[in-house]
Amino acid sequence: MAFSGSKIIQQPLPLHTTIRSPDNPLLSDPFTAAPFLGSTRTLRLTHSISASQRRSASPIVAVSDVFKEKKLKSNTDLLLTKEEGLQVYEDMILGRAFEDMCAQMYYRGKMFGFVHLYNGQEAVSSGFIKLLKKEDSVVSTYRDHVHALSKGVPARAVMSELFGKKTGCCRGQGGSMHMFSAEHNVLGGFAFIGEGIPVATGAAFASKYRREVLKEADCDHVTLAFFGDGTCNNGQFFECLNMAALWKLPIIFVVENNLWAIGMSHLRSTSDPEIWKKGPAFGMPGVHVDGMDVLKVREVAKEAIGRARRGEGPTLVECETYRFRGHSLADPDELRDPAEKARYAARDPITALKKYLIESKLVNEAELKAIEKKIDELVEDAVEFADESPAPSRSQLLENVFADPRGFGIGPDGSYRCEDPKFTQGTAQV
Ligand SMILES: Cc1ncc(C[n+]2csc(CCOP(=O)(O)OP(=O)(O)O)c2C)c(N)n1
Ligand SMILES: [Mg+2]
Repeated sequence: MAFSGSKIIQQPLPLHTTIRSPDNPLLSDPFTAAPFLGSTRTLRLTHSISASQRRSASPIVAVSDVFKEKKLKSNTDLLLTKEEGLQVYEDMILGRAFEDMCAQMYYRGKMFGFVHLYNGQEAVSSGFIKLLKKEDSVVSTYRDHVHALSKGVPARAVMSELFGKKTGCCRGQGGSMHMFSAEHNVLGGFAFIGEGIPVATGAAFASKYRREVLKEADCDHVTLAFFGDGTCNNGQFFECLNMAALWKLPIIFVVENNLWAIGMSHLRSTSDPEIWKKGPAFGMPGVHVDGMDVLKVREVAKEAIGRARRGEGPTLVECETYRFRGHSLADPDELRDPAEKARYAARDPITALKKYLIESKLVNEAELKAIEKKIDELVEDAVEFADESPAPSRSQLLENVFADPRGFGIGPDGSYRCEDPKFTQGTAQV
């Protein structure tokens, strides 16, 4: 049984069913599409579900909506322990403070190229990644700083990478869009949309191969692939859903549906905007969850990660979220409706978690303030460290560019061809 986080689910349900809270009128007609949480457009579905699809066996699709209604009376009712609450809060604060600092540093000319910030989407990264083990893998997009931080890559290493410094997690060669850390199993940010999905699928295949073919019984590693709504119209997404379902790979496809792909509205560009439905089409569960609520995300993540670890296969999770800044720091963000932005700003996932933690008496204001102070200092320290760090040496320029740098980058005398003044003049004999 899957997604039993909601007590509503007692038995396998037909494909394409979405479970909602008992007071939700849509429950009586599970095949009716619900409006997206905050979209300003009316969602119209143009296709219907065939009878044969309805009859097909499992997988179950759920939206865990129990939390809103839950009355918290004793500690046993709480959705997370104090320790977990503080950990998640700290991670979300770190993500927000780090990104705000990036904006400042970018406008001061400390960073190069495009920089895409994650403000507003923190509940997705923290809700999923804080549940992982170190050996589990994360594959990101160009909006990758916060995924790397959640997975444990030190703020110093991420900031230095953004500054293009040698102490960065890719020794300054990756920059904002290419966070990577073998040690933390962060398998990359990727600038081309959809590019990370096959890499994540490959990582999940490797885990399954190690467990089932190489007989490493303790290899129960899981891979999370993060990507956006706009990416879901790319071919790699469909190819990888197919392969992951076919081979029952331990992967979770986490769609961060922030309703926009640069300046293109998701509802304008996608024939059926409910992305979660594409899971059941490939024989895996699809889940739609409020991505502004870290507790809901966490609940869904627990189920999906548990399934993958137990060898029950992949899950597609659509987290409906919102970015609080423009697409990148070069985007004036003039296309989105101010009313839409305001509606989501009022649903800030950090404010919501704070409210929950305080109202449930899990923590007090002073404890949260202490975390905020600690994170401010940590981010300040990351900036100082990055600023003072050395730039990469020129000899590093062609490393990790060619599989065999001697084939091109290094001359017969062992020197780098790029160091020959004629190289930049275009007159070198290569
Ligand atoms: C293969 C490819 N095509 C086009 C682009 C240009 N591009 C950059 S970001 C983007 C939109 C992606 O939107 P989404 O997947 O929703 O992610 P978000 O930025 O909202 O996180 C596009 C089309 C690209 N990077 N790669
Ligand atoms: Mg998007």
